[in-house]
This record gives sequence, C-alpha cells and structure tokens, in this order.
Amino acid sequence: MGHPVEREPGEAAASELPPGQRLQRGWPVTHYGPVPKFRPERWEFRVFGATADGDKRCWSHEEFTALPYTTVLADLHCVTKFSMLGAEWGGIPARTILDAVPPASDVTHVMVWAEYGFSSNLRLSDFAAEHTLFATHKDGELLTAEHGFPVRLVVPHLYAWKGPKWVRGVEYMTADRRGFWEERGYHNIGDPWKEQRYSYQEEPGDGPEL
Ligand SMILES: Nc1nc2c(c(=O)[nH]1)N[C@H]1C(S)=C(S)[C@@H](COP(=O)(O)O)O[C@H]1N2
Ligand SMILES: [Mo]
Repeated sequence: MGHPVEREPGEAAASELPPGQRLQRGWPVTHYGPVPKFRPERWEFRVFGATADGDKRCWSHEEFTALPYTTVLADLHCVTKFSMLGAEWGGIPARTILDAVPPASDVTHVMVWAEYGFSSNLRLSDFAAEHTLFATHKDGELLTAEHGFPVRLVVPHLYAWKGPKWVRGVEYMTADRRGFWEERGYHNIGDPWKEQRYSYQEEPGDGPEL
C-alpha cells in the first residue's frame, strides 16, 4: 500500500482517500447501540418483499455460510472522516443472493436489515454491484462480534454506514425508503467520492422527501 493508483470507476479498493477523509491505523469499532449476541439456533437470513415469485426465502446460519465464498479488496470510509484502506473481505456476494431470489421486475431499491432494527437503504444497482459482499471474514479471519459477526454488508463504493453489521435480511422494494441513518440526517446515497455525507446536500432525485 502507499502507492497512489488511478482509480477505475467502481473499483473496490482505491489506495487513496476520498475528499475530507484521513487514514486510520488499526480498526476502530463504530456503531450505534449494543453488540448483539449471536444465537445460531435463532438466526436466519431472510429475503422478503417484492420477490419475483412473491415468496420469502430463509437461510439458516449453516446454509448461508455454505454459499460460495469469495474475497474482495475494499476500503472502509466512515462518514466521521476516518478511512481504513485495503482490507480483504471474505463472504458471499450480494449478487449470489439476487440470483438465488430474483427480485420482481419493478424493484428499484433494497433495505438491508440488521439486528435491533438497524437498516440501510440502497439502490438496487449499488446492491447488485460486483464488489458488494455479505462479509463473514476480514483478512482471512472470522469477523469478531463487535465488527459484525456473523455477517456484515460491505459496499466498497459507499460510506460505511451503508454496510450494516449483524445483517439478518434484505427487503426488496419497489420504491425508495430511508434507512436508520438516512432518516437521521445522512445522505440517501452516500458516495464518499462525491462527499455525499448529509441529507441537506441531496439534490432532487437523490432520495425520498424528508
Ligand atoms: N448494525 C449496524 N451496522 C453498522 C453501524 C451501526 O450503527 N449498526 N454503523 C456503521 C458505520 S457508521 C460504520 S463506520 C461501520 C463501522 O464498522 P466497524 O465498527 O467494523 O469499523 O459500521 C456500519 N455498520
Ligand atoms: Mo461510520
């Protein structure tokens, strides 16, 4: 690391900092609320909402972690202005979930749901992006509880609040709706390269009325 490289559009790890960000050494823990306790017998990963066939789909922890595993090199940009560069995330691509449970043709957005009702909304295109990953590992090691075990979403091209830790499901939506932080003053899209930090910066079309 340390060699600034040209960033290709949509590239996961840029090895350079988006505007207004500073490099963080180590890996701090940042979230709202308590760290949930993982209970494997009660855990399920649920896809619901506007599915193509109208059915829900659930995976047990054993089933979910048996899905094909891949790795993605990606940076983490917290809207509070620190960035962690070049993590290797391992897990299940969001695309795999979309292929397993096709959305209805009029789905435009998803809500990713986590423990305690935390949520974040994404455009379907951001969710379907090649590097968007349901991560179970970082740098070859299982995630720790405070970093999102058993599953967190990683959306490399957006601010990190768009990647819930302790994910439990995905809701397919036919219209946009704000998630937890998006309702509380943060930008509906959250592209760090455009410094889309706060909802007051939104332009018409960026998100639902506040
Ligand atoms: N469930 C949940 N996920 C969350 C958050 C949260 O408050 N709750 N905070 C987000 C924010 S703002 C950041 S910066 C990253 C931090 O991840 P880390 O604690 O592993 O560094 O988690 C994101 N995922
Ligand atoms: Mo953050």
